[in-house]
Amino acid sequence: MKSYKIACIPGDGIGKEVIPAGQTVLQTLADTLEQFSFEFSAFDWGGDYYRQHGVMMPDDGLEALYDKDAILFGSAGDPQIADHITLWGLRLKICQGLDQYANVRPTRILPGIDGPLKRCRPEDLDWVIVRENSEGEYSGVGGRVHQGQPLEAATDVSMMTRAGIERIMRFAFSLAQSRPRKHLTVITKSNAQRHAMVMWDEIAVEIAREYPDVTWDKELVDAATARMVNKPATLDTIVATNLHADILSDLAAALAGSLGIAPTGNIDPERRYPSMFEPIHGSAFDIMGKGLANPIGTFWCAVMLLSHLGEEQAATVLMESIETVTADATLHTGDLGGSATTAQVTEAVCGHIRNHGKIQKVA
Ligand code: NAD
Ligand code: K
Ligand code: MN
Repeated sequence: MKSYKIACIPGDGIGKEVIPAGQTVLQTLADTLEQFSFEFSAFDWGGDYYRQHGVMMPDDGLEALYDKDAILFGSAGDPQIADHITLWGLRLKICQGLDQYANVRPTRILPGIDGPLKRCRPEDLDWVIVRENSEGEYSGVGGRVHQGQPLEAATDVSMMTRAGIERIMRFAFSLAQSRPRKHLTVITKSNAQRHAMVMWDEIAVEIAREYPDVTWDKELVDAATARMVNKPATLDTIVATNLHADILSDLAAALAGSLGIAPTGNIDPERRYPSMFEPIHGSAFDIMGKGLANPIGTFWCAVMLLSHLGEEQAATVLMESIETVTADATLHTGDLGGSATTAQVTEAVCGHIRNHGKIQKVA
């Protein structure tokens, strides 16, 4: 039987609640289907680690991840530590250190969940946002001078490379090609950002020639927000820079019902390093430690993780179990207007997985 090594990094806040829930669901799948097993290893990196050691994760931490088949990540963000320290010290350190350059964010309206858009049918909102995850606005290039002085100045340079844009465009076009609609929308801001974004647009034209069966269009990022709300059905696969896609995907999650249900995969398409799966939400300071976090985003991540490992049957069983649970309003957490707890949702999903196993054994 195949055994997969999974690193679990809960991080901070509700990450510490949803990642153990995700691990429980994955273990239940392994026990029920009896087709593979998991070897989980937990890493206590994050805000508490920072208070003890002065860093969010050890300097040689990346090396401890090299031999893993995948990583399940919660959130980096602690009320007592500046956000740029927690983000750069943990999540970005891993994403950039393991060159997980494609960030994939599926969004759709799950059964039983009411998005805020009137007249939007579930089939009208079925998107995958591809976020460039290695450079651009999050390159870390810049500086600050004359701190506290009248002449104080600071820059965050958005550096984009031809190689970086070519690889994310190729990834996005081939993902679009694999989906039924075969349509890609390239998000840009080349009217205002006249250097890097113009290069981005030019490379889109070049790469598009390699995918003659994919239709594509271009949209400025500000107009794209309105299009997501007004004409959701005109979008399918979307590719955008690191910052633009970060913002668009929170909007996408909200339009699909809640930040708490949206998953993301930080993927190294070349599979040189393990890929990392995480819910798109953060530490949720307002509800942390109360058992109220919606674990569905993490469970959907587990679906992506299983697909990435090639375990398609397990991925399908888990997605069906998730959809059966979201269809039941008594199992909605607070973010969806219900009063269910993290533990209740987790137990319900595990129950459906076990039922599925029983049905299979009878058949
Ligand atoms: P957030 O996602 O933590 O919370 C935004 C709102 O959504 C809150 O009201 C929260 O209660 C709600 N929410 C989010 N996830 C939920 C869930 N699973 N169930 C129910 N409700 C949920 O965003 P924020 O408040 O902007 O950030 C808080 C901290 O998290 C900051 O330190 C930020 O830097 C960090 N953060 C980290 C990541 C990451 O690690 N990838 C992503 C986003 C934010
Ligand atoms: K996260
Ligand atoms: Mn974000």
